[in-house]
Amino acid sequence: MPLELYLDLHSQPCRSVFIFAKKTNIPFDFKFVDLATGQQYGEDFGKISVVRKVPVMRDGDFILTESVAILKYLAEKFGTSDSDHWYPADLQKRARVNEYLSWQHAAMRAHGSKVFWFRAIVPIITGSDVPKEKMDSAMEDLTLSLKVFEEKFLDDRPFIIGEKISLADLVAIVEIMQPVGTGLDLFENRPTLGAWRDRVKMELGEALFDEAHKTIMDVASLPQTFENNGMLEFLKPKIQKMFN
Ligand SMILES: N[C@@H](CCC(=O)N[C@@H](CS)C(=O)NCC(=O)O)C(=O)O
Repeated sequence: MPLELYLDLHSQPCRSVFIFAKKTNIPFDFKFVDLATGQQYGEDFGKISVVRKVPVMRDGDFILTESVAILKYLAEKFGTSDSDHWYPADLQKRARVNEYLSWQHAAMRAHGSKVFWFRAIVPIITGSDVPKEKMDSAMEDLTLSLKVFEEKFLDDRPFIIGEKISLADLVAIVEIMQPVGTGLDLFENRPTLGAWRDRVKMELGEALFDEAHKTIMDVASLPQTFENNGMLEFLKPKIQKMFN
C-alpha cells in the first residue's frame, strides 16, 4: 500500500512534505483535506488525527503528524547516498539542518503566517483591514526574521548547509512564500534572499515549485470559499485569539 499524505497546499508545512515526496520520487496517495471548508474537523479526518491539522502521513498502520517529523521520516526511510544532502548523515551538517528547523517555528513561520493572516484572512472575516500599528508590528517581526535568515542562516553560502539544498531550505521557502502569496514582494531589495530563492527554485524544478505554490498564489479566491462554506463565523474566535 503506498504511503498516504493528507494535505492542503494552502498550508506551508503541507507544501514542504508534498515537494519533498515528489522531488525524491516517493510514491504516495494525495489525500486532500480542504481546510477552507473545515474538513479537518470532520469525523473522517478525526480518525486520522485528533490534532486536526495537516500535514499527516500514514505509512501502513503508522500515522505521523508534524511536517518536520514527517520530512525526517521520509528522508531517513527513503534516503540514498544521492539524496543524503536533504538530511545529511554528517553530524554537523545534520545539526545545521536541525538548527534551522528548530528556529523557524517561532520565528519565520510564526511571523510569516501572521502577516499572511493579517493581509489575506482577517479582512475577509472582520470586513475591515487590520489596524495599522498591528500590521506594522507584524511586518517588523517578519523583517527581523528575514534579516536573521539572510545574515545567520545563509550568510554567504548558496544554501543553508553550504553547497547543497536541504530540508532546511525547503521548509524556509514554503514559509516565505506564504506572505508573498498576498502580493507582498519580500524579495525586492533583498538580493541575497532573491538569489537564494532562485537557486532553491532551480534545484526543486520550476514546474514542481509552481505546482506546489499555485493555490497560495491565488488567495483572492478564499473569501468566496469561506462564505460558501459558512466558515466566517467559525474563524472569528481564531482571529480574536490572534489579537489578544
Ligand atoms: N507544526 C505543524 C503545524 C501544522 C498546522 O498548523 N497546520 C495548519 C495549516 S498550515 C492546519 O492544519 N490548520 C488547521 C486548523 O488549525 O484548523 C506542522 O509543522 O505540521
